[in-house]
Amino acid sequence: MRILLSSICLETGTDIQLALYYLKGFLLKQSSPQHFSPKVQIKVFNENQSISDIAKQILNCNPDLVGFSCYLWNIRKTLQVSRQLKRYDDSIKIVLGGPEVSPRAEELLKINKFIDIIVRGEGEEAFAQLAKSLTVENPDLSPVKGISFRRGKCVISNSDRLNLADISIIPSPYLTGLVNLKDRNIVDIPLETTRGCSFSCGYCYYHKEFLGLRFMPFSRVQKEFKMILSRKPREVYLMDATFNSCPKRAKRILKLFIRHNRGANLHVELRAELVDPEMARLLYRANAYNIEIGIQSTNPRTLKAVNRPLNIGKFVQGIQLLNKYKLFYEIQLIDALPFQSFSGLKKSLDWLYDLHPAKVSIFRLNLLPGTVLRQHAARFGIKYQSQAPYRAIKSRAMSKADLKRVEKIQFAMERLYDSQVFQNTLYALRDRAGVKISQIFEDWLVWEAKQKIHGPKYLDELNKKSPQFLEYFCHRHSKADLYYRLLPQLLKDLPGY
Ligand code: B12
Ligand code: SF4
Repeated sequence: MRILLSSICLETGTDIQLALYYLKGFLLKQSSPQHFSPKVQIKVFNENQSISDIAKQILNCNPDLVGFSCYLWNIRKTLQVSRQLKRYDDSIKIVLGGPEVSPRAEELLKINKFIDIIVRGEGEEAFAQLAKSLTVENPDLSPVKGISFRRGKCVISNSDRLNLADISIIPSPYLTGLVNLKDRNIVDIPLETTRGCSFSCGYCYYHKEFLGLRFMPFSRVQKEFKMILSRKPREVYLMDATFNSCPKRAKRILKLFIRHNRGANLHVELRAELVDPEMARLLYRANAYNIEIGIQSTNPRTLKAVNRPLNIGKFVQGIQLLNKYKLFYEIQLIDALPFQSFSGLKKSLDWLYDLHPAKVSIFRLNLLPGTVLRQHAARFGIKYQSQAPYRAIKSRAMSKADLKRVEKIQFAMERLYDSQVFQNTLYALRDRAGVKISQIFEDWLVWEAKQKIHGPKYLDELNKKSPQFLEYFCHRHSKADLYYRLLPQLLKDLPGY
């Protein structure tokens, strides 16, 4: 049996699609020369490749079964490619898996006749059992838990499969050599040291896909670090949902990373509330210069509605510790959550910028299939796109126009804060003119709309014109003297001056 595992990837995504390697490793582990010896190939495509190009390349591999990894960013194209494949060769079995299809397997099978089977939830064991079952002439899929499939005109969903109790039985793609670490194109290496999440945020699907929290043994993580880090990648990206949800374990993992690291950056997602002085120091020593921190909102009503507790005092302490070590981190807000209004979001921004964060970003709310928030969207007046990426279009607290303004504020944040050019001036204006940072962003947007700059050097030109904005702002707020006092620092911060 020839199996092709595939995914259509984001340009900004990781080089290695971990799910495909786990599926392949687990499948090969179950194979035996006499009974079941599939040939498994992995082929990943880029979101910019055309449907016919992808389909052609897949057909050239002459597969009996094609398994696609599905996320909200590739579902549309994956379905189009699958349709073409079936059109060319009706005998190819099309199997889908991943967080985008798990919660709506039946619906997808009913609408898209070219899909044969959908694996729901954790894929390794289900896919191996499925592939084995498909090797016989008239396969009986009823014993394969965790799949939905078509039989005649009916769509059948077998019962859910319990997740693996011990995830270490999934072979490591690195230690088994499935991923060729000598490949010079590989710069970012993804790795799971835990699977699952102990939180249950209403807008998220991950904790439902992988119920409960399971850990890779330290001995395995250590071996993986040793091998991966000896290849000197640019970055190791831990896929763990909340890396420091068990602080003691996180510290041990960091120590292992530090021991074997030879210059790579570490990318983790964590909760600031759980950062203590020792963890901050370890993150620093581990080169954790890519840290994601979801706060989502500072409005208690919003946080309650999405089941995401926040301990403000501990959060502030954690951020201060990360600042002490000058670590680079991004605090993430989400725009159209329940009760999150535009003015509330601006309040969150002002509060966060008071902490002198490395970076703050506002993400669009996606109403992901299978999530509690999508189920209760109407209760909060949330309207969203019917197709992926299911973006919120409006909510009771946030109008369409507000959402457009949020997008613009995000642009102002990037130009005035993240680009560093105006950061010092921003705080000086806040302190000396007494204007809130979010209001300075709004003033800048009014000014920016009047600038007649076009072409590829647009952002550089905007930076160069920062002194003009300073002048505009000071004039607008009748603080002409401030302009002369702040200009020297701004000129110092401007690149090329
Ligand atoms: C890394 C990552 C990214 C990377 C890119 C990922 C990549 N592959 O290149 C980046 C940072 C770019 C990213 C961006 C976003 N992401 Co993201 N991301 C992840 C993350 C952390 C890891 C994915 C991963 O590899 N996991 C490890 C593997 C082993 O797990 P898995 O993919 O689920 O695979 C298992 C099963 O699903 C199944 N399976 C998967 N594929 C297949 C295929 C077959 C044939 C079978 C049988 C089974 C199967 O078996 C696998 C093993 O058990 C996940 C959360 C997580 N920890 O999983 C979110 C996640 C995938 N992201 C998510 C989201 C929402 C986003 C954003 C929209 C966030 C935002 N608001 O901006 C953006 C999208 C940007 C865009 N332009 O569209 C959601 C996706 C939900 C969905 N319906 O698709 C997830 C699940 C997080 C969540 N909270 O729910 N993301
Ligand atoms: S958003 Fe993050 S912390 Fe919340 S349930 Fe999902 S994975 Fe866990």
